[in-house]
Amino acid sequence: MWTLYHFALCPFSRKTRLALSEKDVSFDPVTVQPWDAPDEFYQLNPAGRTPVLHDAARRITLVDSQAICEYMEETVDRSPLVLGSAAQRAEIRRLVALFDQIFFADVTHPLLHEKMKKRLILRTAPDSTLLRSAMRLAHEHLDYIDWLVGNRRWLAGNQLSLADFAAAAQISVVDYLGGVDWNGHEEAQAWYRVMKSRPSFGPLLADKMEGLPPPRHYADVNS
Ligand SMILES: N[C@@H](CCC(=O)N[C@@H](CS)C(=O)NCC(=O)O)C(=O)O
Repeated sequence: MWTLYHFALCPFSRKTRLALSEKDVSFDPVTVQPWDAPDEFYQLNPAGRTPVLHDAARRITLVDSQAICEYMEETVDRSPLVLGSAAQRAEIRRLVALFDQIFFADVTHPLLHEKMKKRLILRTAPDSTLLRSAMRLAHEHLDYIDWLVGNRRWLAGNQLSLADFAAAAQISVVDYLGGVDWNGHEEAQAWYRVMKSRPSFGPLLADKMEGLPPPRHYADVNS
C-alpha cells in the first residue's frame, strides 16, 4: 500500500493526489507541514519537500510530483494522463512544466509566502506590492488558459491530460488563498469548473488549514 506524504496547500502534492485518484491508485494520505515535518519524512526525503510516495513493504520511495506521475504512467495502464503521439506527449509535458515552474514561481509561491507563511509562521503582514504583482501575473496566465481552451478541447489538445491536472492544482491553491479573479476569464473559469467537478477533486476541496480558512466560493463547484 502506498503512503502519500503531502501538504494541503502544496500544488505539487495536489497534482499528485489528482493523478493517483484519476488512475485509481489507492494510498494512505499523511499530512505533513514542510516547515515542521517528522523525522520519518526527512529520512524518506532529506530535501524535506512534499510530495513523497512510499511503499514500505516494497521499499520504494518516490520523490517529486513529476517523478511520481511519470512512474504511475509507466506502471498503471488505467486512465493514461500523458497520452497520444510523441508530439502530443511533448505538448502535455511542456504545459506541465509551465504550470509547475512558471505559474508556481509567478503566482502560487508568492501567494503562499505572503498569505500563508507570513500569517501562520512568520506572523508578519503581507507585502501588498508583491501581492499585486502576483495577481497581475495570474491574469496573464489566465489569459493564456482562455486562449488554450478557446482553441482546444483541453489544455494540451483533444484529451484530458496531466497538463489539466497540473494547472488546476496550482489554481486551486491560489483560489484557496483568495487570489483568483475570474473577471474577463470566462473560458478559463468554465474549464476550471469542469475540473473542480471531477470526483478526484473532492478531497482537495474539503481540505482546510487551521487559522487560514478558504473563501466561501472555494469548495462550490458551480462558482
Ligand atoms: N518539483 C517538486 C517541488 C516540490 C515543492 O517545492 N514542495 C514544496 C511545497 S509546495 C515544499 O515542500 N517546500 C518546502 C521546502 O522547500 O523546504 C515537485 O514537483 O514535487
